[in-house]
Formats: sequence, C-alpha cells, structure tokens
Amino acid sequence: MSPTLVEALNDQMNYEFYSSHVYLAMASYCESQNYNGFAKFFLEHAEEEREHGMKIYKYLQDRGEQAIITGFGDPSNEYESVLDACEKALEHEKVVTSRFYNLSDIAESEKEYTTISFLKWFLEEQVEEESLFETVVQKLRRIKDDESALFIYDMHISHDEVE
Ligand code: OFO
Repeated sequence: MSPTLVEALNDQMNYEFYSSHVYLAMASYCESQNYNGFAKFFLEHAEEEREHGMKIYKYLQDRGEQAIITGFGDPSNEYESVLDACEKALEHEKVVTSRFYNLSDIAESEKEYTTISFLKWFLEEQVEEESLFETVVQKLRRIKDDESALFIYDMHISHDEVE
C-alpha cells in the first residue's frame, strides 16, 4: 500500500475511536437526563465504533503496517435534548460515510484491490447506520414534546432499533 493510503487508513481508524467517544458522550448525556434506554443504545454504539477501529487496526497490522494511534478533538458533551443528540449522531454518520467514499477513491486510484474489498464492509455498514439513525430521528420528531411517548420509546429503543 502507498504511504497515502496507509495514512488515510490510520486516520480513519482513529476517527472510529473518536466516534466511539462521541457516542460515549451522548450516552452520558442521556443517562444524566434519566433516559437510560437511550444511554444503553449509545453505549452499544460506542462499543461498535471501537470494534470498527479495531477492524482497521488489525487490517493495517495484517498488511505489515503499524497502526498509529493519535487523538482527535474532544466530543461535545452538551445537547439540547435526546432528539438533538440523535440528529447530531445522524450528521456524524454522514461524515463517516463521506470519509469512506474518500478512502475508497484513494484505494481505487491505486488499484489496491484488497483494500477496495476490505472497505466494502464499511460502506455496507454505513447504509445500515444512517438508516438506523434516520429512523430514530424521525420517530423522535413525531414524538416532539410528548413526554409520555418519549418515556415509552426510551424503554424500547435498545430492543426496537437494531441494525
Ligand atoms: Fe458508525 O461508523 Fe463506524 O464505521
């Protein structure tokens, strides 16, 4: 793999770890507001993002490259509501998708067929993740300020919204 591609893969690996922190912060916000169902939902996502980061970590090592661990900025810990957190999660996933498109462009331009194939899993995963957050955001927009409906959704979210 070219140094450009290795650097881009490293960057995405670190972004996945950052995503894990973003969802951890969202989980903590939800828990602080006593929305424990949403907190659990975001904690599960935080764990998934860590697994995504580790998938790239392993790929880099398998290809004879060192995975370079760096930091990203702090995630936001302040949200106006559960809906606000979920809208931001959806926006975040859209950024992740565009990052995988860029990575795929680099791999394609280098005819790096193994990496192109490796990245396909992530592209498919992004379709599921965007669709999941779209669903949650749509439901929350319908719920609006109905506290009882939000209370019921909070009890069911981890069970209802699975990829
Ligand atoms: Fe939620 O995205 Fe990772 O890849």
